[in-house]
Amino acid sequence: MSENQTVMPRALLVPVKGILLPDHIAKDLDAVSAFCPHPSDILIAAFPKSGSTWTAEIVDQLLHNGDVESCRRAPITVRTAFLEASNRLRTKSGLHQLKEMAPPRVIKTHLPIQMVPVGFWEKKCKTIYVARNAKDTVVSFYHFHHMNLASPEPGPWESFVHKFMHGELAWGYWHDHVKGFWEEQEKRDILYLFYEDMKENPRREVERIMKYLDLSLSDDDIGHIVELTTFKNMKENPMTNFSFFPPEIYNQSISKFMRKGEVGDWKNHFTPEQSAAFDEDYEKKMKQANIPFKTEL
Ligand code: PPS
Repeated sequence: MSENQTVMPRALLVPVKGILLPDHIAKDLDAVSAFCPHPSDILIAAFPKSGSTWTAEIVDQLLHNGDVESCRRAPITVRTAFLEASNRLRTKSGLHQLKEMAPPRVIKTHLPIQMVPVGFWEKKCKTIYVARNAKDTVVSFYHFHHMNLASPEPGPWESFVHKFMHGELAWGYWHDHVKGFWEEQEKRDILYLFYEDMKENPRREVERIMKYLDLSLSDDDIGHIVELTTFKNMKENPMTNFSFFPPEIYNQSISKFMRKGEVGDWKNHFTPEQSAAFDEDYEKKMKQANIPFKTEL
């Protein structure tokens, strides 16, 4: 960061209907709730750090037949809109950006299912949810809080994990987030993806997304998309690696946005005691849900 760049104050978290949200997002939530999508809009929902950028890139590429040029036409944050984004971190809020985009728009949200604008269900918009195992999510979120200088102060790792377990981080409990969409997936025709499945067999998951979106691409085009959306290629692509984002907000000398992209990095962060306590708490909150998360491949 150069000396004349101002330091962005870190966000505070405020409760909205029982969910903690960054203050600059909470203040406009009524307008977000009233958003009226077009039936052709595609919603990508996820708890933070679960692979929403990856999924958004795949969807945008599917809509453009894996054409390299069209997918490099603009940063991923311009090609796809972040619904509840405020204009504090971006030049335009998500709602402002959406007004300037033509359907079908790819719209990302971190909102839990009960806060998703009802218009998405009324218009029967295609909705893709991507979930990532809790331990890798909290690790990724921790590093993100360090590099995103506008996010709330992360504090030490130990207390960050504690906050994650108790729904005290932005967007609330991970547990309720993943369960909320899981329980509604059939009723609302949601495609429920797992980050770990995408790592394990990206082609299979790209094809699932393609079919869900009622698209039909050639085997070659699908192959291109799988290749262009590998972690390595998205990390090198200036339109997906957030090098376009202001460094006074995302300081990538602290940690890259495209940081590691692995399943099982939690093993490098959790002590055996932390892992055991986390598992015990997880069991209590997740037992009934029976969601097949993988914490290693
Ligand atoms: S955000 O800020 O909430 O929108 O973050 P999100 O995009 O949902 O998740 C970021 C994590 O996803 C990883 N990522 C990928 N992993 C594998 N392959 C590809 N192509 C890919 N693209 C993004 C990214 O590196 C973050 O995870 P970590 O574990 O921090 O590396």
